[in-house]
Amino acid sequence: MNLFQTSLPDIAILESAIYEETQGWSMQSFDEPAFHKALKEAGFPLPRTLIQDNHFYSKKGVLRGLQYQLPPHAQSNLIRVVHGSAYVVAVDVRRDSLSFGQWFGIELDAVSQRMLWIPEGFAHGFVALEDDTHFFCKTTNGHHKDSQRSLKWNDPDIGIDWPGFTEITISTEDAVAPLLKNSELHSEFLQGTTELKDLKVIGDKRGSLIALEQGLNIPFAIKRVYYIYDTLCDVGRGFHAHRRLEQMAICVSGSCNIVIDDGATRQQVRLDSASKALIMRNMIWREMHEFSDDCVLLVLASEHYDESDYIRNYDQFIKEVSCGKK
Ligand code: T46
Repeated sequence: MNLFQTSLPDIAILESAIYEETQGWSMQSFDEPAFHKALKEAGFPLPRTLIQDNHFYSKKGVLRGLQYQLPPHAQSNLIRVVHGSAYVVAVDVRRDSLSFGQWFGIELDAVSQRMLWIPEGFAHGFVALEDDTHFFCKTTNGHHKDSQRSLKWNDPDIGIDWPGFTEITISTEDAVAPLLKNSELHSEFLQGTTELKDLKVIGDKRGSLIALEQGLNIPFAIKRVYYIYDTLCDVGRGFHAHRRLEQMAICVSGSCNIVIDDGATRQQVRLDSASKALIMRNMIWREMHEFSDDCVLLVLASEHYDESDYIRNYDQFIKEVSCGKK
């Protein structure tokens, strides 16, 4: 997979090899290791897992956007046009960013199959340049109505140079979207969040059962599961944060206390029930204490083990939280 940088430092164009065959052609449209390798080599941060595929169909002149979702439901998008052609635009809506309000646009088509990588913190929009245009969009977070925001497609302060059309078709919602100066914006610093969730217990006279299902009560795709047990009561664990990793922790037996700290506030959560789950998104400092003798702490994780994702020094954590570096 080849990556090409654009005029906006966080936006990239990606190209997969197309293999010509007598029957037609084939390509690996998405290969996560190759995608991550290309991002890493170009110095881009690794994104959250792409968990959803969305397919859009438009007639010529239909303009969708500009749209984005606020954290913690912010989305990164990998956009490809699989039939027809379109002009795709990304606008930086991170209020503290050096490129705030700047835009990048590119024509994508089904012949080149080039893709546009638009990470969290950018609004995006696209206009179909011909009839029967199909867009394929891989995203890191599902649709979340309350977090969705739109931005006026022809905001003069942004000044997007859309391709010339005599007629644009746009949804009523997009047509009345606010201007950038009146919009609720992303903080560049993607603030970690935590949530203590009560899991649904399916019980009958034989006992209890809890089901953990990705996308239903687990808000990320699971790549790893580990459990911690036999930790002595006076031993502390954790004392670190994760740059990208998202986790869900459940004391399936016994209890322990977890201190969670987002760099601004610190609180202690007691996990003492198999039906309580603590969801820790990225950039949360955690310290674990007072493990009971029978404690088994089950942790579901969104990424494989990667020591470089750990921040094990509190001062460094505070520095990265307040600088927005991830
Ligand atoms: C976290 C809290 C809740 C691996 O090799 N693979 C793994 O998947 C994990 C989790 C750890 N390790 C190694 C790394 C260390 O050499 O196991 C050793 C102990 O790990 P650590 O000191 O990070 O363990 P805790 O209990 O302080 O933290 C763990 C997780 O590492 C961490 O992600 O959020 O539990």
